[in-house]
Amino acid sequence: MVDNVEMYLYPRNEYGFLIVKVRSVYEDQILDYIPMTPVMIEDTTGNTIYYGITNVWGDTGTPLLPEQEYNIMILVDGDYQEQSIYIDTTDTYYEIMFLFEDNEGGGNEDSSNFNYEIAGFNYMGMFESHYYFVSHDTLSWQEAYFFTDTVIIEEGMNLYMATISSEQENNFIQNSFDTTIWNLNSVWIGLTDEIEEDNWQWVNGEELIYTNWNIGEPNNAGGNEHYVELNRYNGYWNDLPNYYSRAFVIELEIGDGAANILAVEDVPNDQGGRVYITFERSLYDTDELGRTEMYTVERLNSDTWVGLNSIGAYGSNVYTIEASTLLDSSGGTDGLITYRIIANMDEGNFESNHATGYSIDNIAPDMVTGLNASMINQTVSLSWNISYANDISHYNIYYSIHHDFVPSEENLLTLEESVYYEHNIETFGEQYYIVSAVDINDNESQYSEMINVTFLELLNNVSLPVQYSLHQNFPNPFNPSTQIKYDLPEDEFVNITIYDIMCRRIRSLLNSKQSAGYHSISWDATNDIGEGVSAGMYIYMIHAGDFRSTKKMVLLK
Ligand code: 2F8
Ligand code: CA
Repeated sequence: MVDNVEMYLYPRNEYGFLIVKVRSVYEDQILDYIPMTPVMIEDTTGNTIYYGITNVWGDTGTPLLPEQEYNIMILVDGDYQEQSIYIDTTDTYYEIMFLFEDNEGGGNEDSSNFNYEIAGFNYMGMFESHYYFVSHDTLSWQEAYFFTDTVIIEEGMNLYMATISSEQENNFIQNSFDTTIWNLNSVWIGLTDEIEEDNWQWVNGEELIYTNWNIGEPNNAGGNEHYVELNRYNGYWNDLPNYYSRAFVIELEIGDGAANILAVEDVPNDQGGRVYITFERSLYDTDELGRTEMYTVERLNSDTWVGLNSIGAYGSNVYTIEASTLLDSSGGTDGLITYRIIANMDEGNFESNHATGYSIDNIAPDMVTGLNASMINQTVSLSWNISYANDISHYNIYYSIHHDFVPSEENLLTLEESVYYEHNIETFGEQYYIVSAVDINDNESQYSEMINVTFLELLNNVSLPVQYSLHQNFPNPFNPSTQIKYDLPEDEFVNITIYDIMCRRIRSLLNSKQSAGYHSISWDATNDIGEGVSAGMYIYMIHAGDFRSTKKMVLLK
């Protein structure tokens, strides 16, 4: 099924052929080819007839219908030029030349002035400061990989089977073969899934962020296609078995000695204040012993670089170093901080790129306190003290009819930005509740003390208490908190206060209008200003209308 290949045949007797040449000039002398130049051809009505880029020799070409005029537009370093040409017959090659002034006369390092030669390879050109070469010989993928992995190169250089991370880089490779080498239908690139089927990885460990698979590829046809070829004619990729012979493209990086920061990330599960900085080595960092070479991390404090810590360089490809931040990211600030790495190599000191990141406090909010439950008819009103953590996202309410239940997703209600909840219940008997606080980083507090209410079976349609009462707290003795239940036959203003045995007021627990029903309130053994109280006997007293009652309880520590 060949529905995925676009090929055009231009009958020689119907089309004329135009070659567009782009060159740099200095003092009226042609100096160099200008590769990678976008070229657009339109007809006189403004239809785009052709769009492409010049190859390493500064040329591109296309067939054009004759007896028409065309406009050719090109762009070099932001400099625009336009020329038109009339194609009148089919039997001539037309050439059109664009010249761009090179003020320095330095020539273009992309081609002829390049000094590096690798025996057995053709220089293809430079893209984003890396150099590319294509082999003369054809080899299996693994032989090609073995070559790049074992060939001895100078310190400060890095060589690997070509990796491709953008459409531009793919176009560059596709268009940079010397067309006098006629037999390169396709070439190996440094992409393989030999370790794990369909987990495609670049040979140098760089992230796979761009792909250009042909339609239907990679298809692992026959079950052993673990290596990738790039088709020279259309730029598409295909997976193939190892043993096919292909020329291969290599990529050469000539370092300036700087490390390259890949990521600045929060140190997880800490109190904040720290980040991990991950960076690629300096190309001078090759000595596994490396006793004198090291990396120093520096942090930008307003406009001053402050040295933090250093680690020894021992030829690892990637290092991670921990560094302090100045503040954490929170609701009020993004907390972004800038770092750089200084590679202190025998060859000199080199500054890396600058990278930013932030730390966060991964510590969970404190346990929820003051959990209070009361019930009227079939509705339980739950309330608790607001959390003081400044990064609260929501509260979790766990409920069950069993006192030994395990809080889980199955018995969970979540509640945003409120410390009050009404739960409608249907089953008679006990209802148990536990509440926790969750912060914006999904850190969950410890569970609160459990609290319970009782939904009594209706007797003679009487669902409200018949008399006022204050029950013995539970548990008792207690630590760190206890529950006090009281019953109200009618709506009343209720005051519950805790005293120590010297009759000093310790805590005003409740002072508000309450509805008739069975109520429960918990005391977390703190006083009115939130301090924990000492062990000992305490007295709790209720006033509800004319009803007064007092009981004792014991805090154990
Ligand atoms: O149709 C795509 C398919 O074409 C060939 O298999 C028939 C290629 N194999 C070889 O060239 C050995 C496949 O890789 C490709 O997927
Ligand atoms: Ca394939």
